[in-house]
Formats: sequence, structure tokens, C-alpha cells
Amino acid sequence: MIEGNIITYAHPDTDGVCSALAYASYLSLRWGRTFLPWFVGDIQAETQFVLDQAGIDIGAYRDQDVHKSYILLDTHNPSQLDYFRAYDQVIEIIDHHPDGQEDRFPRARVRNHQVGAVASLIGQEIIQAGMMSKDLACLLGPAILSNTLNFTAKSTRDIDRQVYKACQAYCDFGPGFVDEMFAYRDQILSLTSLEVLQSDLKTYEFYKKRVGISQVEVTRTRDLLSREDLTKALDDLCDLKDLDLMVFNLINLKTHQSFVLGSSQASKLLEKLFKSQPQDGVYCLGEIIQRKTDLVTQIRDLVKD
Ligand SMILES: [Mn+2]
Repeated sequence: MIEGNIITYAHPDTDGVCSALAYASYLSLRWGRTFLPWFVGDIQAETQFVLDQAGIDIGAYRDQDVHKSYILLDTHNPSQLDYFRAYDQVIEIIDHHPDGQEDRFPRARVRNHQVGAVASLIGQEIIQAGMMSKDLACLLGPAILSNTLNFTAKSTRDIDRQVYKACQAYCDFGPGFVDEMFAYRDQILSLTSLEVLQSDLKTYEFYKKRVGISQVEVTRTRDLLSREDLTKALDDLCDLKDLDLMVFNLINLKTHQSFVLGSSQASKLLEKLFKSQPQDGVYCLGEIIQRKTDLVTQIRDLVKD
């Protein structure tokens, strides 16, 4: 009997997709419970690479709502679940984000821990149950690499490294694996600036202000920063999505730097956030910052003032 779906936000990333697949498999093998992953929106090139390597076709999981119970992974923020309304049918939440709204999911058992990847929380449970396998490791390992940016993200915790190490014992990723995986992220550079900004856009409502934060990780940041239409695209996106402010965090996966830009309306806020002036409209930071750990709550607090 199919009990329900495992879901995540639309246009899920590698962490969301691989975690949902691994958790579904674990629930079935360990407890005999059948939850079908259900993915809405685009699958990124990097994710597709990982799925191809693991020999998994997710075609069957694209239109798979069984209208029963739901397990929600990698988010519990209704604003990131445009396609989903059945909040009271969510029975479990596993997440690693600080901006969720537990009270919107009254029936859910919630596990929300500040770690680098939701795949690490699921991997830990699988390891503790003595059920790690090659099939699961080939999903969870890459998801951890992806979400921690190969352990360079500040959100990385020991558990991320430990679970990855356990996965490595089952699935040899090889020395060039991370570089090959990350190279797929550069495919995004063939998109228009507006499309790039929308590729991983999260929107928030802070004190009646609608804020968009977009984050993109590539190895060739100059390809984007040299575009003349990038600032205009930030303003256009505000109009398009009815946002008051738009912030773009561009991460260089090779040099481990972040470049932050904002829409016209965001300039004062970014000055306060970084306590400095941008160079040619761009804040060049000497380290990787991330939306979840370094921008969301900080921007929320600044919007309040
Ligand atoms: Mn995640």
C-alpha cells in the first residue's frame, strides 16, 4: 500500500532530490513503508549527473501526488512550497534550515538540525540502523558534497564529514568526482541573466516586505559579473515577482569567494549588512557566504529596522 509522498520544494537541488530518493528506499527496506518521491519543477544538470551515475531514472516521480500523507524534506517554509497546500497532511519534516514554520504543519514530527545537508541527517539515521548500502551511499554522498560545496560552506558540520566518509566506504567517488559534478553547475551560464537569478530563487516575507534571495554556485563567476544586464535583471525580477528587494549571492566554487549584488532598492540594506561600500556595485567577500546561514536571518533583522 502506498502511504504517501516524500516531497521537497519545487525545482529541488541535489540534496533535496537525492535525500528524498534515499529516504524512500530506506523507509521501504527498513519498515516496509511505501512513500513515493514526488518532484515538481526542473532538475538541475548537476543532480541529473548524480542520478545518471547512480543509475536512477526519476521520470516516474514527476507527477506522482497520491493525495495521502506527506513527508517533507529540506524545507518547512510554506513560501517555498507554492505547489503544495496540504500542510495538515504532512506527517514528518526533516530539514536543516532556520527559516521554517513548524506551526503551519500541526501533525508533523519535526527534525530540524543545523547541519550542512539534509542528506547527512538521513544518512545518519540509515547508518545507525545498520542499513547503509552502495545504492544509498551513491545518492547521499554526492548530496552532501553538493550542499556543503565540498565541505567549504560555513554550514558544514562534523556529521556531514562523518556521513560522507561512511558513504565513501560503499561507493568510490574517485578523485575527480567533485570537480566533474561542480562543472555541471556552469551550464547555468548559458542562460539569460534573468533566468540565472530565477534558477535558485527563494522568496521571503519579512515584516510585510517581500524579499528575494537568489544563490548560484559556479566555477566561472566572471562570466556573470561581466554581464552588463545583471543589475537590470535584479530590478526586473523585483517587478516580475512583486518583490521589494532582491539580493543575489554568487559563489565561486574554485576560489571559495562570494560576490553579492542587490536590486536598486537593496543598496542601503547591503551597505548595512556588509558595513562597507560595493566596488562597481558588487561586494566581493573573501569567503563563501550562504543564503541560509549568512543572509536570511540577517536580512530579516535589517528589514525590521
Ligand atoms: Mn539542503
